[in-house]
Amino acid sequence: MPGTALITGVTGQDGTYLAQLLLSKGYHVYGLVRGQNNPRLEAVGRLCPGIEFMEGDLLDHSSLVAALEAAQPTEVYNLGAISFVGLSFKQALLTGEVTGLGVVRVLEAIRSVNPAIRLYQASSSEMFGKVRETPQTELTAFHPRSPYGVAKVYGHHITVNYRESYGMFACSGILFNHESPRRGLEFVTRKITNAAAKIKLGLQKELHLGNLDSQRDWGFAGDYVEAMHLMMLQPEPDDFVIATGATHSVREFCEIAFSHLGLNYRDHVVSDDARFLRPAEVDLLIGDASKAKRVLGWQPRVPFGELVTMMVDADLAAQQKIMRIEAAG
Ligand code: GDR
Repeated sequence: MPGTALITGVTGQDGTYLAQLLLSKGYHVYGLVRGQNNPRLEAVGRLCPGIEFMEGDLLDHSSLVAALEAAQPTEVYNLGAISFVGLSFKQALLTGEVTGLGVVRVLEAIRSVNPAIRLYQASSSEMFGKVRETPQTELTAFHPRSPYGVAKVYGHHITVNYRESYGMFACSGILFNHESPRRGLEFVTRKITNAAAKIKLGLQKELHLGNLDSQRDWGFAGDYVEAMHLMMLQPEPDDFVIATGATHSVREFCEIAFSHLGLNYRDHVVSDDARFLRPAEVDLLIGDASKAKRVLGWQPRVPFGELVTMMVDADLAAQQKIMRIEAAG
């Protein structure tokens, strides 16, 4: 029988895909929402009919306890974080507090309210950083390259530690980059697809990017939230790498996005813009998700090229809609 889920970070990309998935399976879904008058609430409510919002903050332990007591969830998905690597260099302490210590606050709240609640922790391929081996598996050593990556390593280890120390069902998904039309504009994929659409429509001329040679293993967020849920249905908690097993450069992403609109990225992209370079970079990520395939029966459905064109098409349609509204009004 479907249970009750509480999702932190529900206003982010993965939060909405996961809420939709769980609602479609008959779950009662609560979204934990931070701050006063959160501007994303209306959009999340529209995308996820039936979701209930609850106040709470990963910085505030007692708010987490109160949310768990009120919602009585069977499953908690901790997706809340400062998730933009670039920002984590500028706000390293806050990143440690939210992305790192936020995890132990959730674990402690679960332990005191009801230790039978299952926890999914959103771990990240950024933990591999300066990679020790390729492809990366659940056994690859971590070498994070950003305050974000360091905080995620803490979150991962504390999740494993609570599982081992207290027998809690705390599992961790080591997710590689996953994108969609709902991705925030600060991340490179959406920044590219949004700019390509605007350039096509004559609304923008150039796109300033940082390192075009970075390589990432990019999948579709809708596929990845299914893996989160499958981990929670296992008899025992465990850790799983979730990835496509293919890697592509930022340059390749640009090529496909622009050429889908009949454009050449070389005519528009300005690279090595210092504002978008990082003090330390993760050059290459490529994940081996064979354990997830074997144990969870999970595999990604949307291939790279389709992901890029899906995002470009969505941005083009969104920009055209804005233009029609502006023309009418
Ligand atoms: P990442 O995603 O850091 O991998 O973390 P992001 O899209 O920000 O960067 C990917 C790569 O592109 C390079 N890059 C640029 N990045 C941004 N944002 N803007 C630019 O202009 C630009 N130019 C080049 C970056 O240097 C980097 O190498 C994402 C986040 O979602 C994390 O929260 C998550 O844990 C990991 O993916 C898996």
